[in-house]
Amino acid sequence: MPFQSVLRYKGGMDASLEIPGIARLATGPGGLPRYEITTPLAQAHVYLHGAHVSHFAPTGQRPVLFMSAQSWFQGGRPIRGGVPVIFPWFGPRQESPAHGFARTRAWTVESLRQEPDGNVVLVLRLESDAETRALWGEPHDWVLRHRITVGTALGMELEIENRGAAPFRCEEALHTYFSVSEVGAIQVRGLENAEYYDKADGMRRKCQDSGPIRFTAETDRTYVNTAAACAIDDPGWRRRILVEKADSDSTVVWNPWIAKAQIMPDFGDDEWPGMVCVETGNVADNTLEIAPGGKHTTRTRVRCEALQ
Ligand code: TA6
Repeated sequence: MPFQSVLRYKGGMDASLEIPGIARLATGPGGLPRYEITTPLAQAHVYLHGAHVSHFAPTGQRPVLFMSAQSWFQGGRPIRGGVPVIFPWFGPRQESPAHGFARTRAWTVESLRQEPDGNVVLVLRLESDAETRALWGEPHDWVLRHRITVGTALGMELEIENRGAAPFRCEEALHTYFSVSEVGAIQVRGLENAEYYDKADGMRRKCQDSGPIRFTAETDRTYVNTAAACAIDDPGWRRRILVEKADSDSTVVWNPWIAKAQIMPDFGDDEWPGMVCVETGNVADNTLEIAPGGKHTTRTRVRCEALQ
């Protein structure tokens, strides 16, 4: 595999920042620019809008990420599916967009390279400005970097750098939507005996039992104080999706089920059986505090294996 030099570019979009035959900057739905990455190992799409990974499939396999057929693709609105980047807060906030503003802002390209092992590494960047300080209501200066590695596994690293003179607290998450055969037939392992807030039951704090998570109704749980990897066992597609992580103490598990699916305008009424979110981050009890000049990087790695 020819080693491609590191291409570095700061500022807006630069069509020259491509790797011929491997990574090109195309125009996606809604006219939004997106990288289309195609290698012998895997294919992926990454929008500059929200640094949003919308598609990932190891070669010869089904897509790993769910994408709603009703998703919006327009400035100021989140894409429904793939991997929304959540920062600086998780969930609703009075008079502010739910899940923060990082997922609806235009990120820039910091670097793009192909490594000797064939993996493609794309780094997207978002910097604080007057708008984000107004949206957050805080005078913080920061830089986000989202390092996306496309190969037989999908690697994502969300780095938060505090460039201000004061510490700040924030929540962050990679809100990954996974494609599954039928949510009623899958199980999620790894969170046994973990504590969680149950959003489907008034945010009551509960404890997961010693068994896997199974889905029989709306499920919306924020597990805290857990560094565990998760596995999504999908017998319908004879596939296990492994969700490994580092420097993340929270995992959110979500399926909207019938009623919630019907009230989301950018989500098909009949799409809920085909997806589950297993989200990696630091939220609620695990809210981060980043010192001046400090950095925090949350890492996750998604890969598939056959389910015997
Ligand atoms: O991660 C689960 C959750 O917080 C759910 O409560 C639901 O709101 C979901 O995120 C999607 O949020 P969004 O703002 O993208 O509609």
